[in-house]
Amino acid sequence: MDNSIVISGTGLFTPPESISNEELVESFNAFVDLFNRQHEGEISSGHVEPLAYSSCEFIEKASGIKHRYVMVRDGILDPEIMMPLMDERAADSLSVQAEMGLLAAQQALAEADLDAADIDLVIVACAYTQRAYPAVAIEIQQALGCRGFGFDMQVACSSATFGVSAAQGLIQQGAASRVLVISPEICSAQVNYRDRDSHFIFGDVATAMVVERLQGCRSHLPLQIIGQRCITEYSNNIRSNFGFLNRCTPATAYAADKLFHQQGRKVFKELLPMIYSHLDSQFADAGLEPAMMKRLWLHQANINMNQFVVKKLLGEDVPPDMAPIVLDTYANTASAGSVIALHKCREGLRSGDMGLLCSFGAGYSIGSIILKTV
Ligand code: CO8
Repeated sequence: MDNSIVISGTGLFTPPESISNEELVESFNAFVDLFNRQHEGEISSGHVEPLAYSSCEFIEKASGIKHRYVMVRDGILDPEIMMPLMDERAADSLSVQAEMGLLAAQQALAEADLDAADIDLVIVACAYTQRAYPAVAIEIQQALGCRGFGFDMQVACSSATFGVSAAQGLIQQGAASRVLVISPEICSAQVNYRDRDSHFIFGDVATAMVVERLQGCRSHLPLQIIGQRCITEYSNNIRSNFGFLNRCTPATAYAADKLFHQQGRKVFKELLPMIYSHLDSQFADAGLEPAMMKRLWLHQANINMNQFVVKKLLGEDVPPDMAPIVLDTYANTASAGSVIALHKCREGLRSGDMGLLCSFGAGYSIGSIILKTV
């Protein structure tokens, strides 16, 4: 009996609204003018540092990001507000993350040629869920009409790859037979739009993947999981202190450390060698060579970082479609980035071709899955 496990369908929900670098920088610079005017006295007496302007040139050169999609634009670009203003929904309405995840999941099910009732496990795997309980996964399970059980899991940028690994393990154990791994990422609500270092980094999106056994799979495009490896190593260089204890210290409940913040340069320098050695050992243990990969669906945080990874794995002169970039239009979408690339860029792969789905980010965490077109 063939025990192979496959990703048999993927789905993508792209939010309706978007923001260009130009719009974001214009609003940030208006905020800088406002701040510097309001603190004129303290700035001239040397008690407060004046804020500096952001620039589109810097953002594009340092990150490759040109544009991002957001669930709600209203508020983000207003220098007096600088956050998405989202209406709270009643408990008996579908939550925002469930709505986004549902739309991505329906596409993944259609590609896998499955009905919701064929699914017996829903995993919502993303950087943040909008509440602790009931799990967003259970809400989606009910809204779609799936059987079995559901749970949420959070491993920052590696949530989706770790989610697929968890799905594979649970199928192998017999705890589930067909799994939806859904990543509804509303990063815009955790961005500090007043921080020049990070105001441009993130966008919103939702992705979904169906994981099941190859035997009985009806998909035209199944991707067999031929190896997976997850690793974490504690680091404070990417951090958000947002959490359920915030309200217990009211004086600092809304301080900047409750939003995403990072030491970007340090992250860049520390993560790259970790990624190289992680992938080296994974390929060596699997008896494979990186050159055998026909496509690299990499995490989408920084174009320069991806170019280093591609160069290390495949050398110079690699055609751009070998390691597709979607962060130029989607920005960093946390755990969903590599899955967007997988969803959008599979054309030209033939039966037997292999590719690598790989995420890296906060934790630190790295999740990598070697896939083979059946
Ligand atoms: N405009 C103009 N100048 C700027 C700006 C700006 N917007 N921002 C910074 N500068 C200045 C700096 O002040 C600095 O000036 P100086 O040299 O005078 O000190 C100079 O530009 C260079 O700054 P950096 O060294 O910070 O610039 P880098 O080249 O390192 O680029 C990046 C910054 C783009 C952030 C880069 O370091 C990077 O991408 N690093 C990798 C980060 C990464 O991969 N992080 C993963 C995080 S994502 C994740 O794990 C998910 C978290 C969960 C989701 C969160 C949802 C919100």
